[in-house]
Amino acid sequence: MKCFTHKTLLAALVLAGASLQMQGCKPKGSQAAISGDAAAKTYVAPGKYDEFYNFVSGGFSGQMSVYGLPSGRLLRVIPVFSVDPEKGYGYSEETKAMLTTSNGFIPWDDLHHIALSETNGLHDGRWVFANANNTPRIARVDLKTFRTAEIIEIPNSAGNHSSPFITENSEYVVAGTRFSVPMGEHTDVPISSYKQNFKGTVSFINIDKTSGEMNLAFQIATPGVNFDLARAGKGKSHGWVFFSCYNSEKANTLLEVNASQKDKDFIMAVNWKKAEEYLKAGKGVKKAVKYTHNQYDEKKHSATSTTLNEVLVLDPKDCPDMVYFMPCPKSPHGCDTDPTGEYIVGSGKLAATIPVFSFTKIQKAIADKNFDGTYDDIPVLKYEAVLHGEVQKPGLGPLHTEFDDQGNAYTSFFVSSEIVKWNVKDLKVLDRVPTYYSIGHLSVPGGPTKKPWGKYVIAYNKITKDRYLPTGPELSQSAQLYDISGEKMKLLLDFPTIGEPHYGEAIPAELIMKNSQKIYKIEENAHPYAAKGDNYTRVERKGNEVHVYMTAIRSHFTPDNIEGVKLGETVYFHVTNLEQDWDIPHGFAIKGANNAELLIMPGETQTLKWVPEKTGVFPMYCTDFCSALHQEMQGYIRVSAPGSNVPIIYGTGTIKGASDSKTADGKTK
Ligand code: RUQ
Ligand code: CUA
Repeated sequence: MKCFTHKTLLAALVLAGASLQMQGCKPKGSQAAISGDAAAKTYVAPGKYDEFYNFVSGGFSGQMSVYGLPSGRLLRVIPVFSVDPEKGYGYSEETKAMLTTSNGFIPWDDLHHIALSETNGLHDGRWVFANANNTPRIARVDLKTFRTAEIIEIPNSAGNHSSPFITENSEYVVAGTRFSVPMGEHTDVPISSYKQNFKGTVSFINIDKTSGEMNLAFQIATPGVNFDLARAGKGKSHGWVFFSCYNSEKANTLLEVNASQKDKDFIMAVNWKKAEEYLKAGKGVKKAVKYTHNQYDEKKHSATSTTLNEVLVLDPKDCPDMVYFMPCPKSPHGCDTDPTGEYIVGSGKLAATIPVFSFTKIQKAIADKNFDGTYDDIPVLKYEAVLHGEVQKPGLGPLHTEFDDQGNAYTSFFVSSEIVKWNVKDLKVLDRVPTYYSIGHLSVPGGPTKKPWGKYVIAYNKITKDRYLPTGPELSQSAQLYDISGEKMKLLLDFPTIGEPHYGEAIPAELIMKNSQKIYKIEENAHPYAAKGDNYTRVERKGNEVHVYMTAIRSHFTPDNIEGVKLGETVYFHVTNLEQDWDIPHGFAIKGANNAELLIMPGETQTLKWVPEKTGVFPMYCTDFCSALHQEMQGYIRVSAPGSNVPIIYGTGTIKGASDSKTADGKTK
């Protein structure tokens, strides 16, 4: 547990003076909640495909997982911010740079939110973005390969929670800092000087239209609040992003009490089109920072990490009409824009109503200067002036809202553990279903876009309790699938998830599967250590290093016998998988290697570093069952004493000496 605990939230609610009836953690009638045809609706027959991909946050596992819907079957875990021995991610020499940060190599993080790329406000199936919460970063996963293609660090940020949320043409993904912190030269200040010295930022990361490449375009300096979530405007509110924030009290201790004092916190509305004008006009101030930008090259099959030293910062004080605050009751968490872009739903997690703001009214209030003073010199719009209305008595602890294609909204309620359906225009509650238990985020396929597909809502829960067979002190994480095609929501399925399923997005399978890449073309392999055929395999000594240019094809390695390595040397196995068939990876493992094994896709080259710790003969083998003779796919490497005169010899079938070895172009040396 998770974003916050039941206990603290309840305590906070009590402290906040909420005199609402609390529902228990376990809603009644969990059996009755399952409709008769649920099994038929989620049954995907053997050999049949699911209708949707569901990309789900892996929470503190740092990874992203992919499920099929409606079956809830786990299809893949995509390593993003944590090392993954299954795929060698973060262990192979090629992927280590992906996890490099300004703080060095970080082998894990905490992934919260998912954002599918969009064109014209619709999912386009090209990329999926995700945030690292702890060491602020954003990753882009390429949906052709289901691999992390790029990770960019966010400077001037601490706790990258309000991230990544995407604009309707993937112009930007945004990232707001959860923690405000001292920034710049002098960060060694008393924590009690929070109000003077602590500041926040929101960052705009530009996405290249063709390549998807990320670039930190600019940041906006903000007051020292905590940013929580965000959504971009769309349609009529295109050009705006809305960030929820709490702790407008600027407390630095016991936030559960001290950040719950005020009746209202804020949603911060940012006009990024205006911000672009100010940037053009030279209003951006260059600030010295340090952050990394890591990219995976699909031809070289290798990642590089670049350190960047500068960011452009806009200060709202120099940029009037760019940032506004809208009061929002009681520590807003979710902040969601409806498909038309007219309505912005704030979810005060300690509030008893759901406020819905109108973009048209926001524009009018700005034009009329209908302000309620300022907050740190930023105009605060009058609550009543921008409010479309409030959903009355919706439930307890509203967190997040998604939308269907019929003008309805679905809000998750953590404390009362339910999903509530309501009409966006007239704000009437239409239906409610219990969740098992304590839902956090929820997702309707296409829910954040201009045209949701509807059909289902998925609940991502915080507590599992009695839903699955017990598995020791930690129980399975849990998601639930509900049918929303009728007037009443119907529970169809529970499915366990990997790590905490903070948020997920679902997209029709056909938008992705048609682009799915099957192999890497061997002729395009530009890895400097590739051996693009057995002729190119060799063993080379370079000072204290021994480089093995190795190939793998059903069912042998070349070379599979190697001698002449000396203790004290570092061995690099550069293994090229020569296969050009779909789904024929080879693995590579060597006894005593203290990092991981490799998993090499068809046409790809990956490198395992091995520092032998004693002399002797060490077996190596393929770890992925690739053929009937997979078990024969093995070999040996001999390590001799430092002063020995064992020559380098190697081969498969015929063993030869290094003097007959071939150069990269296949010629005999
Ligand atoms: S949050 S449960 Cu970490 Cu996305 Cu709302
Ligand atoms: Cu290659 Cu098993």
